[in-house]
Amino acid sequence: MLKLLILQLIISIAYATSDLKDKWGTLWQFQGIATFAHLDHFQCLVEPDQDFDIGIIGVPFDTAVSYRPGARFGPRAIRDASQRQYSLRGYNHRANFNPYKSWAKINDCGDIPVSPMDNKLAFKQMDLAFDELLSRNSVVDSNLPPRLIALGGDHSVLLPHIRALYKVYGPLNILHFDAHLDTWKPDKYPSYWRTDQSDLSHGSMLWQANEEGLTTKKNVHVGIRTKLSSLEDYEDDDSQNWVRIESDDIWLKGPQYVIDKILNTIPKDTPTYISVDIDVLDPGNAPGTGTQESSGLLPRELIHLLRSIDDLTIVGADIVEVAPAYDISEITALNAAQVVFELLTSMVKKGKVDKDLVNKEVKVFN
Ligand SMILES: [Mn+2]
Repeated sequence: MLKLLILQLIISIAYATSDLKDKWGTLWQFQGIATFAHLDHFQCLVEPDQDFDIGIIGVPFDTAVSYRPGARFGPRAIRDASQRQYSLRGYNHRANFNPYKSWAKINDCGDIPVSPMDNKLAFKQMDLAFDELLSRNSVVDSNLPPRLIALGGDHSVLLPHIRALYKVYGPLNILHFDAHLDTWKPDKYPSYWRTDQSDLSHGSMLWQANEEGLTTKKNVHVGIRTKLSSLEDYEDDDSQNWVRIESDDIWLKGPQYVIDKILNTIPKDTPTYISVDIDVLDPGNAPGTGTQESSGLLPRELIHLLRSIDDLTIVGADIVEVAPAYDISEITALNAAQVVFELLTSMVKKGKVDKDLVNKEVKVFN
């Protein structure tokens, strides 16, 4: 009799819980706590049992900027602006694919708790955090690490991410969407005062990556229209193995020229990192950023380019330099959230990474 009562009690509690879920468990898109695209949220750095295939990781760091700061608030702004993305309405009509309803377990991994006080410490934290996250096993294949899409943060957060990726895959091709080169030698900055740490900025991290041998000889800039000291800046960029596609090329030579140039430079089956500085867009479409340059790409052009190169082997990616204090009506953050959607679509649609690409000699994961 007692057993029966206990059973009835359990059933009634279970029923009440499911009743509550039916009544209150479904939120509209503008409700609830904002994770990226309403994905499940785990603080991945401290929850090693929560495996994932692709993680959205915030990197709220902006003390390596040379002009307007504020990108530390980028991850929050991008998450807020992503709220109309969710699995039920996640079908990407340009790709004929829904990345949220496929094989990949995609988590919002929260933020790396980066110091805003000490850049040397911050880079140490970011190096260790990316190493830790890439030391995990993906869900789809325990021989493969997960992949990350980082929400910046200023552009220097690319460096710890590709340092960690290098340990897994070896040298990476970099596909870099930006108004600026970001390959500047530290001595190109107008200051007498220099330290090792001041040499590492959001305009020099690709120079540093080349110094450390993290990149291949097949790297492409798209959207360049930066202010130059002279053509010597381009010679320095050439010597670091970059192909430059100017912002004006998208309308003077057309999108197909840009797509062909990217795909003729970067082999599709080798590990590639895609970095999108939101200032690649025209300031009219991305006012919320630190270092604006007039006459940039339209969002539709950037989205078309990203869709047209989705056969590349993307092992990691970022969207950086969203600084919401300068934004208007979430224009910049909305475009950044769309970039993440396009990158996610490409990564999931292409399938898991070929395990032969994992560098056995230097792999760090178990
Ligand atoms: Mn940049």
